[in-house]
Amino acid sequence: MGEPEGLEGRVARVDARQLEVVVGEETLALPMLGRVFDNKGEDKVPVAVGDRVLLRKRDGELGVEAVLERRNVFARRAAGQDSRRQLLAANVDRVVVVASFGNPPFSSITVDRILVACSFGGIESAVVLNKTDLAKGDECARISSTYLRAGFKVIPTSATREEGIGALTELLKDCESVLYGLSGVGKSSLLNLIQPGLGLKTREVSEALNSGRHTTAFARRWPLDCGGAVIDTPGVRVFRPWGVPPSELRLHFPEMARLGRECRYPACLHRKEPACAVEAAREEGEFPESRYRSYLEVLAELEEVYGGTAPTEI
Ligand SMILES: Nc1nc2c(ncn2[C@@H]2O[C@H](COP(=O)(O)OP(=O)(O)OP(=O)(O)O)[C@@H](O)[C@H]2O)c(=O)[nH]1
Ligand SMILES: [Mg+2]
Ligand SMILES: [Zn+2]
Repeated sequence: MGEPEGLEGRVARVDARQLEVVVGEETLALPMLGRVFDNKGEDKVPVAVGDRVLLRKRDGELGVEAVLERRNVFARRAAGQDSRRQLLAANVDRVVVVASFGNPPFSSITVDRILVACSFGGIESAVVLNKTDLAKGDECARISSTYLRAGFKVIPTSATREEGIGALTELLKDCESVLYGLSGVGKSSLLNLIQPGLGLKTREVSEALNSGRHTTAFARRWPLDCGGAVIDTPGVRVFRPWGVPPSELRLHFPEMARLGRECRYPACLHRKEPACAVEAAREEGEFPESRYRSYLEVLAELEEVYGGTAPTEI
C-alpha cells in the first residue's frame, strides 16, 4: 500500500473499540486516535458508518485521526435519559425506511418518526412495505396510499416471494442508501436478495426477541455490484428524532407543510387553532389520522425535551 501518511478512507463499520475503514481496495481495522474524541461535542460516538476519515500513523500505529466534513447525517436521540445525538450514518443519498406487515405488524408511528429525522437531516427517504405476503385485506393499498399522497416513494416487497426486488434494486442502484426500520422487518433478507452472496444473518423474529438481541448487531456498509452501497443497520425498538425544534416539526410532514400554507396563522401548529387547514382536511377525511396522531405524539415529546412551543401568534 506504500506510505500510508495522510490517506483518506471510508468508514464501513463502527464498533466499541475500532473502526473498519475501506482504503482503496483494502478494508482495515483501525483505532480512533485521540483527536477524533476531542471533537465529540454533542455526539455519543463521534464517527458514523459512511464517514470519510483521515488516517495517520502515530507512534508507528495507523489510526483514524479526523472525520472529514460531512454532507449530511442521519441521526436519532440516544436511548434512555441521554438526549445526545446518536449518529446512524453519514454522507448518504437516501434512507429507505423498511416496515412490514404481520410480524412485526406495520407501525405508522415508527415509520413517521424515522421520516421526520430524514427530513430534518435533509436526506431523501422512501418507504418499503415488506412481507406483503402477510398483509391482511386492503392493508397494503391503504398504507401505500397514505405515504404516496404525502409525497413519498413507496415500494411493496416480499422477500419470501421475491417480489418487488427489482424495483428496490433500481432505487438503490448508484446511490449511498441506508436500510432502516424495526427489528425483524426483513432489512437483511431484502439485501441478501439484492446482492446474492452477501449471506447476511437473518433470523426468526420470535427467536431474536427471545434472545433479547437483534439479528444484525452493527451497522455496516456494503458496496453493491449494481453500483452504489447500502448500509444495513440493526433494527430499532423506539425511534426518537433528535434536535427538531417543536415549532418546526409541522414542516417535516410534507403533506402538512403544504396544507399549512392555507392556515389563517402562519405559525399554526395545527392543534385546534382557528381556521386551521389541517383540521379542516381532517374533518373531511382528507388528512390521514395515523399521520396526525404521529405528529401530535412527536410534538409532545419534542416539547418535553426541547421546551414548550409558544402559543400561536394571533
Ligand atoms: N413472511 C415473510 N417473512 C419475511 C419476509 N422478509 C423477511 N422475513 C422473515 O423475517 C425474519 C426477520 O428478517 P431479517 O431480515 O433478519 O430482519 P431485519 O430487519 O434484518 O432484523 P434486524 O437485523 O434484527 O434489524 C426472518 O425470519 C425472515 O425470514 C417476507 O417478505 N415475508
Ligand atoms: Mg438485519
Ligand atoms: Zn393549521
